[in-house]
Amino acid sequence: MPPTSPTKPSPVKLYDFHPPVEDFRSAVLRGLSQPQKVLSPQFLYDKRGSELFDAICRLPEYYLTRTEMQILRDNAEDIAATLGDRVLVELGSGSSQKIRILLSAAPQVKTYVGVDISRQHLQEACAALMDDFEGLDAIAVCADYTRPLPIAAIPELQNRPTIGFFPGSSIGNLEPAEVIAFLKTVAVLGDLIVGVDLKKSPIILEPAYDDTQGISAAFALNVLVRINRELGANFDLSQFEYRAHYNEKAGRIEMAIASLCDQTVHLDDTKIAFKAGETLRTEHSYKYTIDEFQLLAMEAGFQPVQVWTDKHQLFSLHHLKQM
Ligand code: AVI
Repeated sequence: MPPTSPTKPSPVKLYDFHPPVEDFRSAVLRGLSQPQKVLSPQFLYDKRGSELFDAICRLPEYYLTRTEMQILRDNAEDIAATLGDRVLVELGSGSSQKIRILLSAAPQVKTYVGVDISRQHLQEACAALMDDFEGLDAIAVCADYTRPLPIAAIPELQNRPTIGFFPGSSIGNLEPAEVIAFLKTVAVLGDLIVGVDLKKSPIILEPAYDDTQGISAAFALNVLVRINRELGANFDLSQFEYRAHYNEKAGRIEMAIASLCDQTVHLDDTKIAFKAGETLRTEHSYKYTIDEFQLLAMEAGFQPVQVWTDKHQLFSLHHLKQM
């Protein structure tokens, strides 16, 4: 029987640097064998995880996305002028909603490169951008953006001025020391426009990460579903629960999955023991003051030149220049 072809071939050029499944298996086994069990947040974004994250972004409690979008809308002309006609490289592009605001204000931008670990989601988003923005070349790079970008393998990024766009406060999911290393890595892209969530009351912060509809919980627990499916483990989801707490001293939301009983989970030949109440850390989400973030950026060799924010100072968008 001939293979069934997809309904519409994607016109998007894809550069695929997705890490092999073996990386996922060894990273999971390594993370689950530490005294504080931990999983890298990047593993949350399989297809279902990306859909759930999009749902989080629409939650009334999750102010980050709509506030950043409003900042982009309110300052679109100013930001478009900053972009000039450089190749716009979006790191962790997800469903690329924010870039639409910028592209609408910056018709001089002719090349967009979306970098994301979630291949299908990324390709669909780039295809939609090509459909909606005439004359725009949208290129998909499936990669872990925290690792050095293999620029030499992406002709569109060579010998052309580029600017990085890193919205959503994903930088807050890195530890502060990792932020400096990350900024040094992405310095190859030239200037950077980066979204950073600001410090505020736990009364606003905690519901943003533990909503009444349970979407944040489903998003975190989905990583166990993924490990069961892709690595053949046997996590029983009814025996785990999601928790999120703002650690004011550390300035971060701490997200974890807690075991509801003493139990043993199997992954290959490895037995992973959980005590009742023991946690598996899924994410940290750091919050900064504007000054704190600018200091980190300067440590990484950037010059903060401009900050855009909203009237309630919930969120900030920074233009960092190469020094
Ligand atoms: C992607 N990142 C910025 C989100 C955040 O706010 O830290 C991830 C997230 N996890 C649960 N809710 C949102």
